[in-house]
Amino acid sequence: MGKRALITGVTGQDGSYLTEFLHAKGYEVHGIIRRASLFNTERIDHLYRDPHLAGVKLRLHYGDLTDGTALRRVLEAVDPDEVYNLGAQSHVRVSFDIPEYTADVVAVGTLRLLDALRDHVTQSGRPVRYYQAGSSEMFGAAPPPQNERTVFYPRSPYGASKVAAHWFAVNYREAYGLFVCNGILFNHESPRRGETFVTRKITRAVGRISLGLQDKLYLGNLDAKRDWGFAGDYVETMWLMLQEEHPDDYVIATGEAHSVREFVERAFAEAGLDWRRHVEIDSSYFRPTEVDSLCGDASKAQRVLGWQPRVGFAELVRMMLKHDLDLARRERTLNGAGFEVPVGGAALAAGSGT
Ligand code: NAP
Ligand code: G4F
Repeated sequence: MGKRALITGVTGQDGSYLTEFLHAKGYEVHGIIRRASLFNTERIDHLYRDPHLAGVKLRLHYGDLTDGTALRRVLEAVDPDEVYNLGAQSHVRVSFDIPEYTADVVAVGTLRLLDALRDHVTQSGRPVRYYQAGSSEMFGAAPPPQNERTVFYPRSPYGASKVAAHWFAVNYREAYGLFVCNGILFNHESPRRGETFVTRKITRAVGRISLGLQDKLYLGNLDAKRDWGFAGDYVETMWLMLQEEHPDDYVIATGEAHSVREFVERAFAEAGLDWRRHVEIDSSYFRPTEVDSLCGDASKAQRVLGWQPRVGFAELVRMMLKHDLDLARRERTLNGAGFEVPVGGAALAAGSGT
């Protein structure tokens, strides 16, 4: 019998890569999805099969991190071996617009899930291993390089909520002996990255600009530095942490930082374009408090988990741009055939800018 995993945030970037990874390991994956008025499963549609068929390896359950009753019910129904808590309002800029909701999902949502898990483990008598999606945003203003011993100094409601979630997880490990691991992951990107995060916003725009579908790209702070890795590499570490003999916390990063400006320059150069002719600064994309520089020291993960990132910065930019050039070509073809293609729409302009 293969193992069963339960994933919150299964429809997100990491949820989709983790599902593929766990399927390859023979797991049956159960995901919690939010009810939406339109389909929100685009990233996992290629993995989904009609549940009436035999041998189905992905099953979805309605639930929400703001709804403790549903979390408890799903945990009991699935009775998983491993739980991966990836669900979050994960946009830092948006967390300044909706701080209370962000804290409810990210901080209290984690507490709800841990508390449901604690009762489930007591009642079922079965051990369950739990992964908590922590973030380098928790380090915030702490100078780089950041590692497991760096003191947290969050700079946004999102970062502060992740710090609370981190300590809830540590407390449930120490108080109730639960097998709980915190992964402190630095930024990780991919062609599946949401289009309002800066890397994808850039590669999506470069793809469209190079085919004449748009002319300008509006960005905020180009000086911020991030340690960008590939999401497909990073989900493996979530699983590796849960296979260890003892639960622990790990920083996951490439150890290499680049500025947003460098990302812009490289992406435009890859497409043979001069970024200065297309990029404009819009101050609404600046954050009330910025995280200036993140660069991780993942030597503990390398030593204990034997993990190394495979995809470097240049390859990451190339991979994302190739995907977004293909998307732009498809858009141009459809436009040429008289179809209007929606490209994100009003959500991109919501709030004070993303
Ligand atoms: P993402 O693409 O934004 O996905 C977030 C997921 O959470 C989506 O499936 C979303 O569902 C779900 N979600 C949102 N609100 C929820 C709620 N109230 N209840 C249940 N689920 C909810 O994020 P990601 O990049 O995959 O990141 C995965 C996790 O790692 C997040 O916790 C994020 O904060 C953390 N993290 C990410 C990075 C990174 O660089 N990517 C780095 C460090 C930590 P919908 O599809 O319905 O919106
Ligand atoms: O791509 P970003 O929005 O990612 P950010 O804020 O680093 O957060 C991401 O990584 C965290 C890990 O450290 C995760 F926990 C979190 O869930 C999320 O996945 O912004 C990166 C940088 C920032 O400094 C921002 O100010 O890019 C800068 N930036 C400049 N112009 C912009 C823009 N960011 C966005 N989203 N949009 C812009 O137009």
